[in-house]
Amino acid sequence: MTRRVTLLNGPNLNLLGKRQPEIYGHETLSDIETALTRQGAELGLEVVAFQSNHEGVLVDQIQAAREGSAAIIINPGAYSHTSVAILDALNAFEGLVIEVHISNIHKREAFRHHSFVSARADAVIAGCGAQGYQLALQRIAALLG
Ligand code: CA2
Repeated sequence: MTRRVTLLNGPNLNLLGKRQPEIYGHETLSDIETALTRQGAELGLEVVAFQSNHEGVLVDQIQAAREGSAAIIINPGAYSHTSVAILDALNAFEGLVIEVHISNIHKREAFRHHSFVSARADAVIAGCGAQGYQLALQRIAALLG
């Protein structure tokens, strides 16, 4: 059985690979989505990827994941540090949730140290670069069995 994993990326992550490579690396979001889709196929997981710069659209996508997704991998971007709405939406999702940050948010400005999403996440990966998304998918495959 192929199980669905929703990959969600929040605001400004569409700029990956195009600005600030010293913080966020050289891979584009399209590179990451393609690699994860391939890795998912090898693991028997169907990866469905979305990115939005808008909080409400991300909430809509999390709600949509309630219909048929076994897990969500989410990098909420700056909304990690501000959004109770995204936390509430994730709390209404019954599957696995893994939060990914490309950079190590704990090594950066103090306002990035707290994430509302972490209160719901089954795991948090930070500071592993784009590889963090692959680690999240491996963990989901292991947990889903
Ligand atoms: O490290 C991460 O993945 C973050 O979630 C990225 C967010 C930041 O607000 C979080 O504190 C940590 C920002 C994403 C912005 O991405 C850009 C990529 C390239 C150029 C400019 C922004």
